Amino acid sequence: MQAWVIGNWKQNPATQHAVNALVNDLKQTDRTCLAPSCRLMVAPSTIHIAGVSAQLQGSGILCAAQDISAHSASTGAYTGDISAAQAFDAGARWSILGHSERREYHQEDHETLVQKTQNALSEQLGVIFCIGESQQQYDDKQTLEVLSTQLDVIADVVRRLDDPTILSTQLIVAYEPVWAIGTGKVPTVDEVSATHTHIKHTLAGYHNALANTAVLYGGSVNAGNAADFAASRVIDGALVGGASLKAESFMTIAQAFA
Ligand code: G2H
Repeated sequence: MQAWVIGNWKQNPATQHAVNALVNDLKQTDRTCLAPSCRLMVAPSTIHIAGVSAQLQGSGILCAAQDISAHSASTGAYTGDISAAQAFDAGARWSILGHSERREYHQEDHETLVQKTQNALSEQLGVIFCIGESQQQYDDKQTLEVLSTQLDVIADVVRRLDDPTILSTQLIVAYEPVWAIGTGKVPTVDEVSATHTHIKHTLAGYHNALANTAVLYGGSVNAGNAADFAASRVIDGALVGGASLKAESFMTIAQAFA
């Protein structure tokens, strides 16, 4: 099974100079110790995608967009948007969709996410689809129910695709409890494992092609706790925020999953 370690840089770093420094640090890390089955990816801010992907060419580290437009046209009068086609042209090969920060600050709902997922796939952009419950939902033991509802986006996409088998290589799911994002709080490995088992079972029920979908954990993953998550056979990698902004901690996390 392939493991993925993906850095979500969010609205960081602050300057082009700092972006270049981070990319240089990443390129200088020793990646020979990583198993070929451990894939690395970073998702810079939209404005940095082209530069970062060019600098990472040949490094084995892929580049992802943090979001794409819900409008299906590759060009058009959509101020501020970036189409899937533009993201691909800039060098992105994947796109993070449904991150809780997009759901919260940009009111991204079911239909928006179905549309964005379809747009990404139609331009050969893979989708890293994020799901996760709030603190209240966790406290109320509604996690699995909430995740099933959020995964309905994927079920709808499967129904609308002419060829759902493309999802066998174009879909990654990231389970990110909202209460664990950037807080330093994490669920136990047993909790995450049980949740991932539910997610994998749900996805397999949509279509055979989704039976081996990689399911990553995200939310306060760092160099100190990554090995705990990596020990679970149903945790196929990590979506890393804060700890991906330093090459050293990002690589320590990658080594845990290698
Ligand atoms: C969750 C995660 C990256 P962090 O958003 O997607 O961020 O690792 O900072 O909690």
